[in-house]
Amino acid sequence: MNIAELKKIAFSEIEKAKNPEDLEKARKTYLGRKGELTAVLRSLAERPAEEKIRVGKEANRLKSELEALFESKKTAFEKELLAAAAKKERIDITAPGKKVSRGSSHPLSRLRKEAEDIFGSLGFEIIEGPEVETEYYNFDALNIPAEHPAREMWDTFWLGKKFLMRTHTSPVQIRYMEKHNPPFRIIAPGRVFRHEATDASHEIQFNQLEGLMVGKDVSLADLKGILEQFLRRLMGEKIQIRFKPSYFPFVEPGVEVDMLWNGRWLEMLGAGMVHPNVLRAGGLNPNEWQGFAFGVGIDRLAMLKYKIDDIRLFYSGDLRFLRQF
Ligand code: FA5
Repeated sequence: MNIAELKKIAFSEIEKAKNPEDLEKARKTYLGRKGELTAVLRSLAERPAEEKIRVGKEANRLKSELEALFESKKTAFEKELLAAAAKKERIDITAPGKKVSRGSSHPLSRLRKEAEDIFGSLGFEIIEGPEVETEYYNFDALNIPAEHPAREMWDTFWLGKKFLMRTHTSPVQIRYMEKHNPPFRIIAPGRVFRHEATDASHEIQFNQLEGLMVGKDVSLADLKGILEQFLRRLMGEKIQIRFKPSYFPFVEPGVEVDMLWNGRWLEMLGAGMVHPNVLRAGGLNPNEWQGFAFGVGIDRLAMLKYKIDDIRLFYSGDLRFLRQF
């Protein structure tokens, strides 16, 4: 086949291509490695010199022409495709927007924030401690040695022999006293863990807020005043509270504070005057310093404040519950 004939056939075939696949097939037929024109160009080597120049020139010209034609045809196909897609995906700017649903703070976070604000205004600093504790800080330093029966009140999840999930926020008392000199007043909110059966008012993980105030003459009367202030400001002037004597190894004397809930008294917090052994463990001289400490259950406060009858709802991840806040 001579160049002129080749040109005619190739052009008509490219024109006939109806889609990118046809076009690619045609390109392979003429310009591909085993294509017709490629064969002509290869065969030049065997031709006489003057024919080599003439046919070579013509073949190369045809090659550029074909390449240009393929390119423009390909672009045309691409444009068509884009136009078709744009038609299908037309954006309707008058369509109503999709509602973005906004979340809200978890009731426990809300309560914690409110409690922090109240204590902040009473001059308390906010401190955090680790959730994974050592046996020493969770028990020994708080006047609960290894064989002490009180350890049974706070069964927990042990991580090996020395580490555990803290059962209360009280270890933060020791950690803070070790590094700071009195007078001071702090609160330490955070998660705590217990290995116990759950019911409407008991969870295996819940939140406490620890308080510690140490000075020269901080007394039980200060404790009562601060707690009453806090609970009234948080829960309203009308709440009913009662203090009763209680026992915790890390305080002497110790008290418990209950609040009236659904006609019965619900235990809200433990408190008392920091035990001399605990002050010593924190590096303070009990003849020089004294103070009070308390540990309040944040979940229980939230239950009363937001009228929730089962503590387990807080951790259920149930949106029907959470959306009410
Ligand atoms: C303590 O944890 C002491 N560390 C509190 C304390 C601090 C006393 C400083 C003296 C001085 P208790 O185990 O009673 O005490 O827990 C304190 C509060 O946490 C309880 O009053 C209650 O409100 C809450 N609480 C206890 N167990 C659970 C539970 N399983 N689920 C939810 N809340 C709980």
